[in-house]
Amino acid sequence: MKENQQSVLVESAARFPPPKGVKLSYGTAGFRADASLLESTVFRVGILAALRSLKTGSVTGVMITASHNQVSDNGVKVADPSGGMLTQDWEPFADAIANAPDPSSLLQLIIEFAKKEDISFEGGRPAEVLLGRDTRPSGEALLDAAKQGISSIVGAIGTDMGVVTTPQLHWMVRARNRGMEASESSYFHQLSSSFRCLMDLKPEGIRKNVDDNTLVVDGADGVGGKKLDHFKKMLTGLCIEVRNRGDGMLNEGVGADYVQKEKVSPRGFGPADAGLRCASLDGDADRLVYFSVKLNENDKIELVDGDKILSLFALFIKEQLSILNEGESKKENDSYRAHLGVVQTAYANGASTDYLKEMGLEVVLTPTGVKYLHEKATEFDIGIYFEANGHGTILFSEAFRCWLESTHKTLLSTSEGSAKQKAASRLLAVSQLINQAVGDALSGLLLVEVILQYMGWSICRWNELYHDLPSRQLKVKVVDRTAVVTANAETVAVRPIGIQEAINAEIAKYTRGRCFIRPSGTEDVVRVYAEATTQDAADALASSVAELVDQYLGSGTT
Ligand code: G16
Repeated sequence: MKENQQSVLVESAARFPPPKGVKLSYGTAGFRADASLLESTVFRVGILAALRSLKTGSVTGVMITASHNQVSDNGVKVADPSGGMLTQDWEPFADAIANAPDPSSLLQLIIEFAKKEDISFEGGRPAEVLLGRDTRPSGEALLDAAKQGISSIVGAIGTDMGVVTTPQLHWMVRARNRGMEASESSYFHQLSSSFRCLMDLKPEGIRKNVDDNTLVVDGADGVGGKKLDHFKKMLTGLCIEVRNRGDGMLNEGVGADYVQKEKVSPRGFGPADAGLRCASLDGDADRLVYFSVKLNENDKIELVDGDKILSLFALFIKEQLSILNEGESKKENDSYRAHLGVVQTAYANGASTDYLKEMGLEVVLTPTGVKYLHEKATEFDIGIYFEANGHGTILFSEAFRCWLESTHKTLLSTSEGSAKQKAASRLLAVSQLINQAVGDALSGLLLVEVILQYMGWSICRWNELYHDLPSRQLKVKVVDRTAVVTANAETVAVRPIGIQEAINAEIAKYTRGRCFIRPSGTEDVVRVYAEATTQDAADALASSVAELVDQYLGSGTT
């Protein structure tokens, strides 16, 4: 880095001093904290995204959002050139620069890292970073800090995509790097045209949807509700009513995180909605859960979570693959046995994992965090990943997509209108509809809707796929959540010493009891998940383990 480049960086960094006495760390999905603490971190993440762009010669992305967190928090997620989350190899560098005490130590870290990564500041393609933010009031100032971070790398360009959902920003980064148009209208166009294609391929006659066509969506008072309200006008064959479009408080008694964890209806939904098919998005629209309000039971709901969305997707994909492969088993070269796999976390309801295995699917567990699930899912030809909280998508490998495209072409010329040709068309349309970069509530919602229509299923029929084991999640506020260290995809706590044995003793008291603890990577809490054969048992197990967490780590349940 030349001297003038160094001084630009140091001068800019001096405008964003880090908050005193605060150590921020790159968590489950980037940095997240009270918005007032984040300007310097976001400025530095702007630098990191520009460096990543220089390193890869591709466009990267920065999204200002704290997703499901309360409105006073904010955060920053980084999109890699693939559109996925920042490569995990760079997370230690993100931690280091976020906590560098002053501009000169920041510069030193950058120079050393650039040397190690062989990043050149001269000659090559200038860095380019796409920026987006959700609707939080703190978003504009933080986006400006990110822009200044980007332009402190001489020649780097930050392109502001405005208020967007997180998956839109990730989709745009992926699109730009594939030479496609990266705009909101191209995103909506791709989703609506692939949705229409799937709707046109619904079987006629026998299968008739028993719900009416109306879907009622809780927009979490965030960016997703606003976008969906606009986008719904481009959709035919589906009537969407969006509530909580941004007039109320973001994530306060609304949104996918609230609905999934509390298992109650969000604000603005009530007994009059009993029986309707409802869905809830989270604050930045990368999570989706469905629910129906129970009749005469106040705010109680039947929750249809990420595990059930995954099961529905798996069922549909498996059916299309078997149609495509029918009668092909003995031929050697022209049939492609797609390797279909599913990825879950320890939060997946035990009944869902049993169901998926009974379907003959390969099920893999990873730690919490889309970055882990996404990576695992890329190992399959078709990898479906979902967290129970509604974050997930379906990934198609390049090799499988190429095969599918050429098979589809052949089928169009040899047997247009055949069951096989339609199955190939459906799979291709799914790969266009479902976001290949990251979990996306809007594209996920359209795929759920089209599959329900294809199957002729109501939300109740879908929910009957299997019966969830009763479960309970709690948060425990502790002095230092990093004192909890886990192993085996977070199913075992190896620190503090002795706590796992104490948890095991509690689990042993319950039939089909299962329980684990882990430090959250987005909130300052330890999470407790418990499952058992009755709700009372799951509640009791979760409470007794929350007490153990309190005893071992100090402080009290929130
Ligand atoms: C993020 C991650 C998800 C994770 C969630 C909760 O979601 O992308 O993979 O499940 O945080 O993480 P934790 O339990 O560590 O707090 P979002 O939607 O909040 O960005």
